[in-house]
Amino acid sequence: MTSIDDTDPFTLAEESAARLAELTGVARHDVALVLGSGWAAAADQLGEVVATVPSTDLPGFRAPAVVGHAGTVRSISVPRQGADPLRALVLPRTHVYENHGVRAVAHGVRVAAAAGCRTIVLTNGCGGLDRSIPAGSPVLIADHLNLTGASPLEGPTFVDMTDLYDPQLRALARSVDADLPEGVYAQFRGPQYETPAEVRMAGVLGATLVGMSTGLEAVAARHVGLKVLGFSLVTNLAAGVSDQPLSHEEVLQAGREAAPRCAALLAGVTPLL
Ligand code: 8IG
Repeated sequence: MTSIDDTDPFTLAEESAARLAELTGVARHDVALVLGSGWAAAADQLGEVVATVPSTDLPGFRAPAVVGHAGTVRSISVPRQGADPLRALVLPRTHVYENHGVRAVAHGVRVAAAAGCRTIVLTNGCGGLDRSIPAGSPVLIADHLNLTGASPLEGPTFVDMTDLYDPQLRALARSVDADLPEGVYAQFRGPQYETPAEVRMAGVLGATLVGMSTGLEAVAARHVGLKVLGFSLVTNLAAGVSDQPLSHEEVLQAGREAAPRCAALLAGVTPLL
């Protein structure tokens, strides 16, 4: 097996996708999903799990650093009305704060593209800036601010980011849940949550949501030609927006409580992709 540091990231993704096809028995996939805090249980409702592979059996994936974050790749057969089942790939996530570098952050997205996917659904748990969107609300990501200071792209790779979060896919999501609010997601590097001043800064810059994932993955996805659909779950109001301090345990608890609504949303949307 080749390591992530000494191989071209796209060659590594091809190797990983080939191994995935072997281990799952599924030659090509159609759509990939990355399930963040609050979204993980949704996979169970998408369809029949065809195969579960520990991500460390695939070149380029890292063991997850956080309790409550998955370390498997699953192939799920999603039934569709009047068409063959959709072959969905549920991928784990590596965060910038895990310090494995941006190649590790982008790897899953690149494997999805190498596995044949045309669309990727990126989900996360995040902090909310808008008091009218309470904790437990799913939000459609309309655009992002990359405040990490990093990029998954290397060298002079000038990729257009207009309509990164596909307007047609957003319309599709609203056809499943007409009340879905839309927001701009600001990605911070973490792992500390923002100071109240940083949250105010993000708000001035146009953010509705603050988190530690998704943006760089979306950039990597656009670069390899994937259509992107993004959902956030507001698991907490961002620091200083409410008078409550933030705790990882509360975030996990809010995720558990909102899980059924997130699962229903993804179960409704995914067969339409
Ligand atoms: I869940 O309030 C979750 N993830 N940056 N801020 C940031 N990330 C988060 C937050 C939050 N909540």
